[in-house]
Amino acid sequence: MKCTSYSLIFIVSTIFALIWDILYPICTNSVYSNANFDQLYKSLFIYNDEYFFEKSNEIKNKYLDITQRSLYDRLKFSTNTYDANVLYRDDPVDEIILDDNGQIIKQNATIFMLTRNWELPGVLHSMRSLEDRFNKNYHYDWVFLNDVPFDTQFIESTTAMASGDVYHGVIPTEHWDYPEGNDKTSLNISLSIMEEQGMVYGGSLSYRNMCRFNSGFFFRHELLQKYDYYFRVEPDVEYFCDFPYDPFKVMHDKDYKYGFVISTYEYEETIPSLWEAVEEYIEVYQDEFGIDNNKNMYDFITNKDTSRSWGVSVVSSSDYNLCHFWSNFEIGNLNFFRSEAYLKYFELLDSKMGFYSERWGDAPVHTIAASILLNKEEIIHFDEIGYQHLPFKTCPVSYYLRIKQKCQCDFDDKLNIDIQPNSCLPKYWIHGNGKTFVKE
Ligand SMILES: Nc1nc2c(ncn2[C@@H]2O[C@H](COP(=O)(O)OP(=O)(O)OP(=O)(O)O)[C@@H](O)[C@H]2O)c(=O)[nH]1
Ligand SMILES: *[C@@H]1O[C@H](CO)[C@@H](O)[C@H](O)[C@H]1NC(C)=O
Ligand SMILES: *[C@@H]1O[C@H](CO)[C@@H](O)[C@H](O)[C@H]1NC(C)=O
Ligand SMILES: [Mg+2]
Repeated sequence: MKCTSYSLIFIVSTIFALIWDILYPICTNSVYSNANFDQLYKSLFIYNDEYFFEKSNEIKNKYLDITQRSLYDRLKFSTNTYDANVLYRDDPVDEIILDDNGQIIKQNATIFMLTRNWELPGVLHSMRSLEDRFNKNYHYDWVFLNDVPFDTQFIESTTAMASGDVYHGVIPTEHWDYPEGNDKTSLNISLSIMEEQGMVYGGSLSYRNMCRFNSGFFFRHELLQKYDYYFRVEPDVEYFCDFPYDPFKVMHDKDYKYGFVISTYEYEETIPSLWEAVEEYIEVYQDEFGIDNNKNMYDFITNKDTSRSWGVSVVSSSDYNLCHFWSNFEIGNLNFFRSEAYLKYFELLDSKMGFYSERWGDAPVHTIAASILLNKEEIIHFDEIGYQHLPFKTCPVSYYLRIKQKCQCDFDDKLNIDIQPNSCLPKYWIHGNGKTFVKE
């Protein structure tokens, strides 16, 4: 009898305490009590350590299932990438091919960065990322160029960060400075005007030297002479995924001449007369260099259809639609730039002085050359390489690929250029060697 009444009191008070613990924090909305409530709730219900451990295992196994799907039956499923076989490819590490002496087979290629001493932290950031995601397995050389000598700290830290050999070079002044014999007063006037107009880098002479160097001279530097391929890198960029292959090998085996990841529209005010010069080049050299608009990507840079860009149109007053490959990421064949056709192209452009009187960028200059001088089949979009150079990113479309390549990026990120109307990628899919199914 006594026992039962004690029990009853105990049960009633426990229930009361529970109700109090739950109701009090809700009614008072107090943070401190919410914490208590949280703990109580967790201990009473499912959210305990065991629950989280189980959940974590579940997720791990879910991903294992995806990453190891190739061990099971070959499933037929659709993918948004160019590579319909994404799950059944070997792991990146397995892909490294050794020669008879156990040496990694490398292409005749280098990683290349034009940069300044004070950009060292950003340079190391980019190096760390590319080494980790790709080059640690291959040890390709790094070539650094600068318009002034690199300092000791720069040379030491970049050499320490690289897994391959490192070369540091100075650019000859005739490849960098405002060309001799031209009127410097008019240069000063045009820079001031563009500065006033608020153009990005409008008043910067060094930015123009840089664009002209990247357009017409980088491939002539003596340190790059011994290579066929280059991979351009800039400070403060990031690579989001393990490379599923050696991109240089892809370039070499399929004879690609130019590779990109991001494509967007240029600011027209920086290149008002560039297209005129291009038209002159085509007129003069069409026959000599066999420019054939049925084989090249002329349509990619001139088509102005907006139906695949959410109806957003970028206004351009010439036939050029302003699409360009973002040249801060480039993998290219140096011999294309060293070709007679390209050298003549640059020579004609340079004679117009538009690198200084306007602000022609190396991105549209390279893109237009590749689009008129190369066949469609010679340009590749590396859609498996996640990449960031702010303000844009790109992240592989395929979920499976992101898991498999350990990507650290979010396809839905609003900085992902591929899902923005200002991406030229849909035009590449249609007019380039892209997703053939879009053309149907
Ligand atoms: N040595 C040297 N390198 C330069 C100079 N100006 C730019 N660069 C390099 O050229 C590349 C492009 O320059 P950025 O300043 O990044 O130009 P951008 O990418 O158009 O513009 P951001 O949005 O500012 O990155 C980078 O690798 C720079 O380090 C310069 O005056 N001297
Ligand atoms: C133009 O020249 C003037 C005087 O020499 C100078 O103060 C100014 O900074 C120059 N402007 C630019 C944009 O270089
Ligand atoms: C690499 O390419 C350069 C430039 O085309 C060439 O001169 C050199 O002989 C090549 N090296 C090898 C090992 O093929
Ligand atoms: Mg940059």
